[in-house]
Amino acid sequence: MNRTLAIIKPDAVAAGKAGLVLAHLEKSGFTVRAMRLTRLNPEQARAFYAVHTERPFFQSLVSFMTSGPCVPLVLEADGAVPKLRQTIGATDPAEAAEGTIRALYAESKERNAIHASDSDENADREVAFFFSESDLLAL
Ligand code: 3AN
Repeated sequence: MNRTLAIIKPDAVAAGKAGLVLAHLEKSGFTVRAMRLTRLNPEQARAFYAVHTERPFFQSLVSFMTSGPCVPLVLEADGAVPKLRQTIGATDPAEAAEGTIRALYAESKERNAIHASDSDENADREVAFFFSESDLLAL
């Protein structure tokens, strides 16, 4: 079993779609190992997306990610990282495959409903960003 980090983003939470996104994740075969509702402050959002610091959309991304509550989740499955990337679809909802979470719930390339780690290495870093090992012992 492998772990990955997802974040149900502020657009989906504000639209009342957090439950639908969570149901989609469970239906897709992920087990939730940890979950909470939180609101990132700008320092946290900048640190989480540090890899994008030089990108033109960085300030806007930080502003969006701090605009309201989000739901970080630790998800477990065989091959969790690639499986979740497939389940959420492409960054741009216009390019996301039919039936993926972003095709169903994302508004735009920025307001795209859900984050998912893109490698096992980043999954470990991102899980540790939000959760301690003791948070992961629920099962
Ligand atoms: P993904 O979330 O699919 O891994 P990344 O890592 O390229 O995509 O981008 C991180 C986040 O930055 C995206 N989820 C999205 O919110 C935002 N983003 C990416 N590309 C753009 C863009 N061209 N314009 C606005 N926001 C973007």
